[in-house]
Amino acid sequence: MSAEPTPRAYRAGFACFVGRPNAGKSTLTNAIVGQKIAITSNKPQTTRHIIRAVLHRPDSQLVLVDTPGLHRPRTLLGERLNDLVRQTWSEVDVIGLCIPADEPIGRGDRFITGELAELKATVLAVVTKTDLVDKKRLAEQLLAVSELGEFAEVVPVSAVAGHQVDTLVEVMTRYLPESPQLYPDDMLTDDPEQVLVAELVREAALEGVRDELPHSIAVVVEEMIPEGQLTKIYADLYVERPSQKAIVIGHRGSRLKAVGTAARRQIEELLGTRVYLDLHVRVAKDWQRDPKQLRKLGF
Ligand SMILES: Nc1nc2c(ncn2[C@@H]2O[C@H](COP(=O)(O)OP(=O)(O)OP(=O)(O)O)[C@@H](O)[C@H]2O)c(=O)[nH]1
Ligand SMILES: [Mg+2]
Repeated sequence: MSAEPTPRAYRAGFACFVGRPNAGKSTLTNAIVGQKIAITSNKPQTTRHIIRAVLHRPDSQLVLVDTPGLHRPRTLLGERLNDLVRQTWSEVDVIGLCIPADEPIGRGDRFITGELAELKATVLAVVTKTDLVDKKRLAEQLLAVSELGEFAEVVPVSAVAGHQVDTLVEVMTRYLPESPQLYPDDMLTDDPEQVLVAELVREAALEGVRDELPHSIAVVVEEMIPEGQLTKIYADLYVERPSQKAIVIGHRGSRLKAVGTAARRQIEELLGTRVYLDLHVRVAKDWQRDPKQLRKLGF
């Protein structure tokens, strides 16, 4: 018999956050891995690509899969996104249902909760954006959420204030299976750089556009050429109509220039090199509804 304490078993597995658009899923994913991997915005349906971010700790590896918000689809793109979300749900070990602290629980939340009950994954409820409400309101929301369904735990967090993020990680890790390491030590994400770069351009382009335009924007990186301390990047920004093209470009190109500057700064941080960014705006007519165009744009 050995007197040594048994070491904690190594745990590794997949988790995702789900919830309606704008609930704070991507912001939380970034806060947990401590680096900007998923883009975020105040527009609903910002996330379109499944992003995997890996949090390495001495005795665990938590792989977070960032998914789009589940919504009532109005386009073929919307249907594709919902399919991606459902597929992810069936593959992960832990699901965190995100419900903002500052908004009443709605039909959408009830609908999602019902669907999650059918899955094998452990389901936690995560009350997000706690920095936006006072203690009383938070207590009421925690109670309302615990009455919404059967959750393994209910965890309040603020990704922006960095409050309770570590606790959430602890709780999620507890429900991961015992497993050997899934990804190499230094791997933060398995997404190709081109995808991350395209997303950073899209995030910059979303800033300040209104109404339907955010949904109409897609970005494809055509080429990335490393030249010593400089990376040359050629990217196409797609919109659905000529009128949108004019808005994105702005008066004498002023908006496009601002988008390029903002995106370049983020990309330089990501790649750790200087960046030359060449942006072109193109019209792909009604691409959200066109299967052929969707394929070309990577959906
Ligand atoms: N005050 C506050 N705002 C937050 C917090 N988390 C997210 N937000 C804001 O909420 C908005 C939506 O955040 P996202 O992370 O993009 O939301 P999402 O759930 O990924 O949205 P979709 O990808 O569209 O489904 C952004 O404007 C965030 O800055 C938080 O903890 N506190
Ligand atoms: Mg998102």
